[in-house]
Order: sequence, then C-alpha cells, then structure tokens
Amino acid sequence: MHQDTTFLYKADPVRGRDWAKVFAREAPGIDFRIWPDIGDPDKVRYLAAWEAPDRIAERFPNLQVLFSTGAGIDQFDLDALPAHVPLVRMIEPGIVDGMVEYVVFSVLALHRDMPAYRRQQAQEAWRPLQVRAAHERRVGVLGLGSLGQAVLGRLRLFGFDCAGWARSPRSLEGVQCYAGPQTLDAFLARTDILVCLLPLTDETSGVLSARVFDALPYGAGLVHVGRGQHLNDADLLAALDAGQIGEAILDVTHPEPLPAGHPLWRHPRVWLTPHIASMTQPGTAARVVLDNLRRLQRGEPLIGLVDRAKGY
Ligand code: NDP
Ligand code: OXD
Repeated sequence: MHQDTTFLYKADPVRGRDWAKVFAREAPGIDFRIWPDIGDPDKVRYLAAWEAPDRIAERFPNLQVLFSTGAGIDQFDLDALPAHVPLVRMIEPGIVDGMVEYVVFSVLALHRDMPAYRRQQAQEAWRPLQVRAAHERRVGVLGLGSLGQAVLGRLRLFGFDCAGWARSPRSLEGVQCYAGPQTLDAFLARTDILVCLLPLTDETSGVLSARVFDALPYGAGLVHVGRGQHLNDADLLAALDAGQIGEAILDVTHPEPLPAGHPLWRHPRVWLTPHIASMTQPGTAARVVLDNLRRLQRGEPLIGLVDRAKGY
C-alpha cells in the first residue's frame, strides 16, 4: 500500500473523519479521502460506501475492493459492479454489539409484556399480568449469520428456549437449528417471539407474510431488524388485528421513513424505531477494513466477502 493508493469513503462524513484518524495512525501510506473529495479517480483502489456511486466501473477503473459500510449489501446493484471487484460486507464488533443490545432489549420487552404495561399506564390501569419463566418462552431467529448467532448467544444466557433458521445446517450450542424451507413450519410452530435477521435477497423478500404469521403460535411477538422489504405490511396489520401477532417491534420499514398516516405509525401494538438497531462504529470498522486490506496483500480470504450468487 503506497502513496498512489486512494481509499475513498462515501458515507456519513462525520463518521468518515473517525475512519480517517484510524487510517492516519495505522496506514499513513494510504491517501484516505471522504466523498466528494475523490482526488484522482485512477488512484481509487478501495471504496467504502453505504450506497455505491453511479457508473462505478467507468469512474474508478482501478477499483480493487468495494466495502459496504453496513452489514447488509442489498443497497448495491451487483450487476453494475465488475465481476473482478469483490464486495465485502461489514462484520465488526460494534455493529454486532449494537444488534445484540437491540434484540435482547426487544425480546425482554416482549417477554415481560412491556408494550401491554405501556398501554395500561395510559389508561391508569394497575393490572399485573402472568409472568412466564424465560425457559418457557421460545425465541426463534430467522438468519444464523454473524448477527443472528451473536444475538442467540446472548439470549441463551437468560434461559430462553432458543432456535434459529438458516439455509444451511448448523450446530450452535444451546440453539435448536433448522435449515431450509422444508423446516420453516416446524421452526415457526415452536416460536413465541420471532426475530428476523435475514439479509434481503430475491428469496427472502416478503418472507414476513401471512404464511409465516399463520404458522406461529397465536399471539406471537415479532422483532424485525432485517430490511423493510422482508415485511408485508398489510399481512402484519391483519395479523395484529386478528391477535395472531400480539406485538411487533419494527426497526426497519419500506419505505424509510413510512409515509405520513401509514397505519403502522400509530398502531397500538407496534413499536417503531428509525433503523437504529445497530450502527457501524467507525473506530472498529476502520480497523476491520485495514485488516482486510492486509489479508488482500497476503493473498488470504477477505472477511465478509459477499457470495454474489447467493446475494449475501
Ligand atoms: P449474514 O450474511 O452473516 O447471515 C445471513 C443469514 O441468513 C445466514 O445464516 C443465512 O443462511 C441466512 N439466510 C440467507 N438467505 C436465506 C434463505 N433464503 N433462507 C434461510 N436462511 C437464509 O448476515 P448478518 O447476520 O451479518 O446480517 C443480517 C442482516 O441484518 C443484514 O443483511 C441486514 O439486512 C440486517 N441488519 C440490520 C441492521 C439494523 O440496524 N436494522 C444493522 C445490521 C444488519 P446460511 O447461514 O445458511 O448462509
Ligand atoms: C446495516 C444496517 O446493514 O445498518 O449495517 O442496516
């Protein structure tokens, strides 16, 4: 890595300045630039972006790696990215810790009936609800990737009865693992609180639909932290109104933000947060990216390399 190598950062500029400090300290030979200050486009070998610039191949003919500044990569048009340029998603301790906090908070809130108590307080009602032990509460996580596994690792410690569902078979301590579409019904039938931590792909788009809600036990809770396009809003509203879904905590919607007056804004059984479940932390993210650049130089596999055929 030498002076004629530019690392271009195209995301929140305030956080970009923290990335710049890490690069200045740990890789002073790299010319770190924050969009739109791109310098000589021919020198841009590495690009970290939340959303890729247009005509990426044409503009940056010497690009060697595209890093996503987020864990998800659905915002990129993979067809517009030259086949020889690897796309690497963000796996860094800050984003994992943030997601663990948010999902643990949400599962505990549902487990201990906090949404119901908020409604009762608004009515000045002092009405204790039955407390269920954690081991009697079945939590199921859709997606057993870097985030799903971390979340389950922490939920287990509370004693919840934990399961997870992914494409390929896995073995995780204390977690009943299900794999593939043929196991989805069995996984849902044993899930009182469903957490969605899937990536958005052609296969997973719209997965949170009536078909899934109906397969859950009556009154199940939903924690959705994947992507807005996973969720069929009309099906969720119908399931909430029928009581099939008891409560929903949604961090992601489609579109973001929801339009004014959208029924999810004010639904009494929905808690909404503005896509804040987890955020890439600049200090740790920049270090992880630099580690990947060193791996690239040594010819080692990149951590978080996206499999374009799978779409995640
Ligand atoms: P990973 O790529 O590490 O894991 C994805 C998991 O989903 C894998 O277990 C994979 O299965 C499984 N999966 C993918 N497709 C299918 C399918 N068709 N059927 C069953 N399982 C499937 O992703 P991460 O854990 O790092 O992140 C997950 C998602 O979380 C991101 O893509 C993003 O959308 C969302 N996210 C949301 C944030 C927020 O603030 N709300 C913040 C960060 C991420 P297998 O293991 O078999 O490959
Ligand atoms: C991500 C996100 O994918 O913040 O990192 O949603």
